[in-house]
Amino acid sequence: MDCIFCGIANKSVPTQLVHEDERVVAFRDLNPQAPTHLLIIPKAHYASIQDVPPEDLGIVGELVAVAQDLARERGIWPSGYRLVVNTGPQGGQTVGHLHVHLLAGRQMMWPPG
Ligand code: DGP
Repeated sequence: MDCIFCGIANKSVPTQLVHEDERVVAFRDLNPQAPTHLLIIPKAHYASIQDVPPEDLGIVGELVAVAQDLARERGIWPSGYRLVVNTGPQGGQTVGHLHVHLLAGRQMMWPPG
């Protein structure tokens, strides 16, 4: 399987990680949409959040826990931030490996468009 985010997670694609634990890594988005724009991903390959089986839905909580930690460490809480999980073609997903965007450092608009 040729997955760029699997490559980042298994270090075959050199990328500076801002977080790593047994099951999760985080790194800067290549095309930042905010002063802070991080991607938080499971090391395991799930094509999207829709593809996470019921028995591993705990991984979604682990991704959110890493987002909480990064927000605390980087002082972007309590100012605030946005977590985004684009899912599927109409959801705007372009990389087929589950990832949570953590965006911060500017006022977020709603609706997102
Ligand atoms: P999405 O549209 O939700 O699938 O977002 C995918 C994001 O991944 C997009 O904002 C750009 C980012 N991205 C794509 N390829 C790479 C890469 O090789 N390295 C990094 N750091 N980010 C990437």
